[in-house]
Amino acid sequence: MSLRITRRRVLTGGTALGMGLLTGCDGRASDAPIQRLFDFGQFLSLHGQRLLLSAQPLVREYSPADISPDFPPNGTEMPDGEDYFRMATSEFASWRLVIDGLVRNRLSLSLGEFKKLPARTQITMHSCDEGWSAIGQWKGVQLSHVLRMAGLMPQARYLVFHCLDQMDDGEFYYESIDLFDAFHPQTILAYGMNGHDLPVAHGAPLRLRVERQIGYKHAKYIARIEAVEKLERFGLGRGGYWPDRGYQWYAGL
Ligand SMILES: Nc1nc2c(c(=O)[nH]1)N[C@H]1C(S)=C(S)[C@@H](COP(=O)(O)O)O[C@H]1N2
Ligand SMILES: [Mo]
Repeated sequence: MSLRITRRRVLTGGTALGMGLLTGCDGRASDAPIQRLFDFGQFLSLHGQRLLLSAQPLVREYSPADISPDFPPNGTEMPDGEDYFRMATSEFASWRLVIDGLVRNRLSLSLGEFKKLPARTQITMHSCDEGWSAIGQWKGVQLSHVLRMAGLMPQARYLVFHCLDQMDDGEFYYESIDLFDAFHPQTILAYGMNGHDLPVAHGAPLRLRVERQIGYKHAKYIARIEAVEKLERFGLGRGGYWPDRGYQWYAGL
């Protein structure tokens, strides 16, 4: 069996490993060789990164000349409430990024601490399902780096991004991605945009860039990243604010 895992295979369940990924490994028990080879959680934490990196194509990166002069903000442009306002007017001094859930080391990082981590800059195209796209330059830390710091536990299958903005119906925005997207080299937690600090309208102080997915997956105003095994207990159980309202959870381009 080839070790190359592609998302299509996982989605179509074309391999026993794919089935295992999708079904929480229910298929595994009846398939002893696969079980021996792939307790996926273990497998991922030990070797997954190399495997995933080798299998995942990169999206196109553009040159500085391609950056859109006007990158429209969308969705929340300024979270309601005094708490956010106070943070934003004090350079996010009291903001922390918390990483918890199924991790060995719970992290709580200030913006200053976060900005000292190794950075990656990428110029990519953002596409919103409402029918517009724009090119921006993003600076941030690879999510994989932060996840290595926190140490994912073998049961972890998804990352849930808890955001600071409340939507019109009172629910807080949230999103989630699987470990394929989490360990993709272009998946970053961005604090910079077009050479400046990330503007409030674009998600300050920190937003997700998950480049192979459509706009609403790119959670802005992140306060907490929770590693989980299942998505059921969040919102209406479909993995994100917009997925709960009928949008696809998997929104790959
Ligand atoms: N917290 C939060 N994240 C969010 C949204 C939002 O309303 N709140 N809107 C989403 C949508 S639909 C899009 S297209 C992008 C817009 O990012 P931008 O404001 O930088 O253009 O953010 C996504 N992330
Ligand atoms: Mo969007």
